[in-house]
Amino acid sequence: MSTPLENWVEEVSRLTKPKTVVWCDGSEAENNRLTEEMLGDGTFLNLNEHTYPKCYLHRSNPNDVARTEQVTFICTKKKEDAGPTNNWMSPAEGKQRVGPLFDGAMAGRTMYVAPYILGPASSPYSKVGVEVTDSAYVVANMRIMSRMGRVAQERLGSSEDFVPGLHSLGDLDPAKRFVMHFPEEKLIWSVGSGYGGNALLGKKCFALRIGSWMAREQGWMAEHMLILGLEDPSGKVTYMAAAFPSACGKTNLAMMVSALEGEGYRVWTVGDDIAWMHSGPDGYLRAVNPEAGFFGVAPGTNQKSNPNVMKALSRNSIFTNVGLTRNREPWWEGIQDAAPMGLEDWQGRPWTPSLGPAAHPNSRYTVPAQQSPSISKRWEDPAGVPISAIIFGGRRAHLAPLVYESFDWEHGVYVGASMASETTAAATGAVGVTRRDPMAMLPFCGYNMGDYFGHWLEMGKRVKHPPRVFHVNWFRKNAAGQFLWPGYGENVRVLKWMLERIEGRAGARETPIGLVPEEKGLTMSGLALAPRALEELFEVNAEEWKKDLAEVGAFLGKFGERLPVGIRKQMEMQWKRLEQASRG
Ligand code: GTP
Ligand code: SPV
Ligand code: MN
Repeated sequence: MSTPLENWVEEVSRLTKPKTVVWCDGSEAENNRLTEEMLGDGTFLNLNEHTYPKCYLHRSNPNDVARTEQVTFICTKKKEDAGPTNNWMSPAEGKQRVGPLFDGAMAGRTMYVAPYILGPASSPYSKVGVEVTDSAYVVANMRIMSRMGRVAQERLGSSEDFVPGLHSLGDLDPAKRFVMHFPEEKLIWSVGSGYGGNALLGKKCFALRIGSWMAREQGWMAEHMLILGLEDPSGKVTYMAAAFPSACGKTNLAMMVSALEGEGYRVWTVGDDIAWMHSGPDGYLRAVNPEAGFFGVAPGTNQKSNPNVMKALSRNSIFTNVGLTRNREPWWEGIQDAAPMGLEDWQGRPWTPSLGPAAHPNSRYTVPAQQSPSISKRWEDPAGVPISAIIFGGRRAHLAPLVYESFDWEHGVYVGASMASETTAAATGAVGVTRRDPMAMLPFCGYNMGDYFGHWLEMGKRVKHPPRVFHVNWFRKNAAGQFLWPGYGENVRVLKWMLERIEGRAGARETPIGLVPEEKGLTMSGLALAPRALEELFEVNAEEWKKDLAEVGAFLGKFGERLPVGIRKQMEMQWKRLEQASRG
């Protein structure tokens, strides 16, 4: 008797026609074999084996360097179930259009079958996926990013309870690139890209898009959030989850070296990109990190901004689209030293300033989570960690203050739903354009976001002790265009204020948009800001917020009937508070 997995693998190999099929066990030996093959065919380039042991550089096709949201589809029977923020095709049309691209796509290639667990191996909250791919690079990444191989095979057994994901590089023609999700049958198809979230199907495709669909069906939450623990001087650790859009600071916040370590405040990393959260038996929202590694943005990473990850990525790591020094070390803008002589850019060309950045702005490292000195003792706790705060945030050069707290859960859901951020290089398209990005899930919610807001409101009722909700903005600029806030390790000052709010020890000043620290409420010892910077960071301009609210209204209006009453109500209350403020 063959298992459901064997049957599916059989079916896809009839379609894709590979030369050979390899079932991945995730072992060291297998990884060494794949590495040798990739070094042989140029997929991997060796890095300095003394300073970067077991690290490799991969240069992706220059047309394939970021997620491609315009060819990412949610295929539901009814268009309304995908909602106005997703690209939609019917499942039948999706299969008809994309099926032929898989036909014979693996001819002459090896097909890898990579079973993986999302979440701690022994957690009841974890789930199994299986990625079938013709890319050894994808397998090597999945081995770092998830619990891949035998452990997953064992958890699955002969069950049919897995999310199948079919991936082929195809011919990397952007015109034939598709990332398809069939949430009703929990299936993923991706063709024509070998990059990041397009190709590592456990990440955005399963853990977020299919995951968010499952979460609503099953009463939990799948979110684009880091998870961190803030340790206080008594040794107590309080857990927080934060949703910032792509390349807006999740990895850096989750792994920070606290500027207040001398006062006993430390940050521990549980996850850097995705949180799966369930209403726990103790009445708290309990979060697990479905991933096992970090697929992090390289540019801007250095000894000062993120020393933990700099330590972590000096072994067993994969670098994608970074520059290469004559010493065969990875290099990127902001790594701190100036561009060295003899640098090769991310496409292997001798670098000169006229080529632009040597590392692609969305170049990344893939590193095992447990290699970070900041990894939490509880990062694989099968019960998850209890979440006391949810933090929303984005890149906003203007408008949003450094931090504010919502008045209550419902208002907090509105704060998340009305979020906006400037676009980054993590997805193809223009960079720096402000767009609405509710809960940082715009590209990742696998169903109608109107229903998603409703699910958030529901979860607040289901969880006896819902987390406090905050909004942060590390990216506010002054009139000269400079960041007002130093960010990175200094962000702990804001986390400390949140902790004091949670514990009822800090006061707050009410503004029309929420609660901000009282004067001197933020610990500023050891940090000198420019005169007036703090005032500017906390300025709430009612007229500007009214303009923003008009945009929020236009955006949320797209959801029509599907927009929950609670969100409408919050929007009206927001308007009233702003009106009142501008009347003085
Ligand atoms: P994804 O992996 O795409 O989801 O990104 P992310 O949210 O994990 O973002 P990440 O932490 O990798 O940061 C992205 C960029 O923002 C990097 O270039 C960082 O150097 C920069 N950055 C992160 N935190 C801060 C901060 O507090 N202040 C400033 N000014 N920049 C920051
Ligand atoms: C993001 O874009 O939010 C990422 C990188 O985390 S990717 O895996 O490419 O989606
Ligand atoms: Mn992300």
